[in-house]
Formats: sequence, structure tokens, C-alpha cells
Amino acid sequence: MDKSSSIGLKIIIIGDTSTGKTSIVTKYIYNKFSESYKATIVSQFDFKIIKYKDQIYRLQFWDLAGQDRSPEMTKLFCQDTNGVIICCEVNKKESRDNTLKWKENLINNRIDIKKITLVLCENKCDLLNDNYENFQELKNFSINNEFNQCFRTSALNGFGIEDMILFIVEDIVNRNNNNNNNNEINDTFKIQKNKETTNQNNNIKKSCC
Ligand SMILES: Nc1nc2c(ncn2[C@@H]2O[C@H](COP(=O)(O)OP(=O)(O)OP(=O)(O)O)[C@@H](O)[C@H]2O)c(=O)[nH]1
Ligand SMILES: [Mg+2]
Repeated sequence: MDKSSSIGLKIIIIGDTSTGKTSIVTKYIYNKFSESYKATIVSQFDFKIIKYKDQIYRLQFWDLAGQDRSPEMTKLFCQDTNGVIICCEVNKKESRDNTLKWKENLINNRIDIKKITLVLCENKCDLLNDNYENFQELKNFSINNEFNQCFRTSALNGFGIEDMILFIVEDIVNRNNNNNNNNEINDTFKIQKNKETTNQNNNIKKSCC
């Protein structure tokens, strides 16, 4: 695999604590799930290399601590991002409503949400109560609040996660093609490539503070 021709895409995952952000990334990258909960401190970085339409992409996931919704955190990690997943969990309307606060945080930090792929993710759908709102209600919520798409996922059994990530990659690539703006993605990659090489050499799963 020729890494030099790969393109880096930065994807941030934010949302209330314990909604399953770390579990989603871990399931997607390592196909593993743990029932025990260990709160993320500040942030965790990980990546996966995929092939989409004959192009290699290096998906760089920044998984941020749900305990800290401070604008500084958002500012620090969300600049130059190509995609943002805002996570909530089923059976908890409050966590879904709070996705708007996380979105507000992006906007307050001058992140132009129209230029990025913004996805609403309702996780833990394996625990879905029969009387909880149906998918159409989530869909309406996401349309009314200018998310590009919404997904129900389960980090426990993997449901919806691949579809969600594929949507994000496709949407970022399509936007980029439509804007005829390829340099922007390539620049992002060039900036991040050196950092990643260092991490790989040290053979560590990087946590950042
Ligand atoms: N049943 C079920 N449990 C899940 C799912 N996703 C995560 N969990 C559990 O929920 C708890 C919290 O998961 P995390 O992935 O650590 O949540 P987080 O959003 O990263 O939390 P913070 O790091 O505090 O922001 C853990 O006990 C997980 O095992 C899921 O899809 N289904
Ligand atoms: Mg976490």
C-alpha cells in the first residue's frame, strides 16, 4: 500500500459522557467491545486506513472526553476537521437534546458546519426500548437541526457503524470533488502525516493532553 498517495481525513467524535464514543471508534478500528467504562481523559487519537474508490484514505479519529464541553476543548481539537460525529444514546432524550449544545460549541468556535460533514449518531441501539421514539423522529430532529445525516448504531454488535463511517467518507469526498478543492484535503493530510509517522514509530495508541 503506497502511503504517500493516501489522503488524511480528520473525524472528531463528541457528545455527552458515556454515550459510547470510545466504544464506537474501538469497534470500528479493532472490532472489539468492552462492557467496562473508562472515561476518556481529554482525548484519544486513533486511525484506520481504508480504500474507497481506488483511493487510500487515512481516517484519523479524535475521540474527545464527554465530561468536558468547554469551548477551549472544541477549539483545540476541532479546527481543520473534515467530519464531526455528535453522539447521543437511545432511551435518553436529554443526551439527544444535548447534541445541539455540542453543535453550538462548534459554531461558537467559528467552525463552519456547512463546510464539514456533520453526523448525528444515536448509539446503544441494542438497548432500544419499544416505546422510545422511532427512527423517523430522530431523522426529523437531524433534518431540523442541519445534520447531514443521522444513524442509529451499536458498539456492542457493530450495527450501523460501518455505514456511518462510509457515509462520512463519501460525503467529504463528494463535497471536495464538487468544490473542486482537492488541495484542501491534501494539505490537511500533509500537515498530519508527520505527526502520525512519529506515533507509529513509537508504536503507541496516542492519548493527547
Ligand atoms: N449496550 C451497549 N453498551 C454500550 C454501547 N456503547 C458503549 N456502551 C457502554 O457504555 C459505557 C460508556 O462507553 P464509552 O465508549 O466509554 O463512552 P464515551 O462516550 O467514550 O464516554 P466518555 O469518554 O466519558 O466521554 C461503557 O460501559 C460501554 O461498554 C452500545 O452500543 N451498547
Ligand atoms: Mg470515551
